[in-house]
Amino acid sequence: MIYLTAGESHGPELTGLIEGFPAGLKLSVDQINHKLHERQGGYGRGYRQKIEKDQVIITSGVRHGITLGSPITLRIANIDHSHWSEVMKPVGEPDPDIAMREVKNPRPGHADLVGGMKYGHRDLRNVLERSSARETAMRVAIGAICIQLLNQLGIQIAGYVQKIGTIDADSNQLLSTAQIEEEISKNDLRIIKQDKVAPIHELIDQTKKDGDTLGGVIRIVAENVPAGLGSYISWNEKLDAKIAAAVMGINAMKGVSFGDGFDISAKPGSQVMDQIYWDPNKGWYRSSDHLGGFEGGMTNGMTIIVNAAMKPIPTLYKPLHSVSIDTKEEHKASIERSDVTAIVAASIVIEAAVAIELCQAILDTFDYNNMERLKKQYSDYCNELKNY
Ligand code: EPS
Repeated sequence: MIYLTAGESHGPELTGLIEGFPAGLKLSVDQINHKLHERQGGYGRGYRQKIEKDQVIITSGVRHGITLGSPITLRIANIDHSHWSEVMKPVGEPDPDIAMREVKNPRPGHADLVGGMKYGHRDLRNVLERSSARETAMRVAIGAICIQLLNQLGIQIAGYVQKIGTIDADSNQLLSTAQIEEEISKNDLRIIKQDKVAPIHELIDQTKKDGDTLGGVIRIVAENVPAGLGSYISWNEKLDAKIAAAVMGINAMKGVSFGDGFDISAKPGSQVMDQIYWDPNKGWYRSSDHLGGFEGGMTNGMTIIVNAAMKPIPTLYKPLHSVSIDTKEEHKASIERSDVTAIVAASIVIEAAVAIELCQAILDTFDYNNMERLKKQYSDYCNELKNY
């Protein structure tokens, strides 16, 4: 399976293309739209999300709700484009009577300056329109399709926010995806500990008043994943490496770890390795999951645990020091409308990224042409592992 996304933040629409997806999956458009809706939510989001109402339109590769095996094309309209139709029209000369809302003062931490240097743009809007996290809506739509395939195989995936700024809202226990879903549905921060909701709201409100922004840490958990996805044979076959790359490919991510993460580096090996057991009913299993479900770049049958650190959003209402790309005079960075934090949205996006990589690994391992054949091969493989 390969996938591509296209689209500028204030252009007409986002487009996605998936190729190499099996025929015969009954697709729920409601489930895709539900994920898109979740990505738009969360405390700390800005005004843009009041304008948009993300809904997917499928224009190929699906017939009467069933995937055909042919390329799937997805579209999500940018409703805000109506306010930018002249500034962001894909074809035709710019109207000389309309201000093009050029951006000349790059924002530290955003792609603005380096993107301008690399592509030779003199209007940094040409960079920020594509580097905007608006694009992640399409990755969530693609991820939602992959989640439906994973669910058909019995794999469940869920994500939540562990920390916002300095506030830790995790229970510090390995929760099942069902427990995670239950807890995060009770608040608008997708956190586990309900008593942290009020202090985090206060933190976000205060940060907004200060014209500042916040980052955080996200955890994704995938359960019932069989051992042996990915491979130790070559570095570029390691599935944890592919997941790390996909997570780092999401706007504002600065770190990825698995299981107990960076903490394991300080512990002796006896406290880090997940010891091996066998039971006639369960087959092979481990008594712990410090390594987050990966050994040798392969899934080991334990729950997959991926952690991601997000930097604070670089667009500040109290802007930082910058320099005009035209006059070279000192300026404050451009103020673009922004969120105080998008950590809640990012948890949906990272869940999608992990789901896409797991789906891809499965389609690389089994016959991906037809869903029923895939299911049969997958089930035979799981039985074989149990009896190894
Ligand atoms: C973003 C700036 C804001 C965010 C946007 C990402 O957009 P706008 O400038 O239109 O207010 O809302 O995120 C989304 C549009 C989205 O759907 O997530 C940025 O500069 O990265």
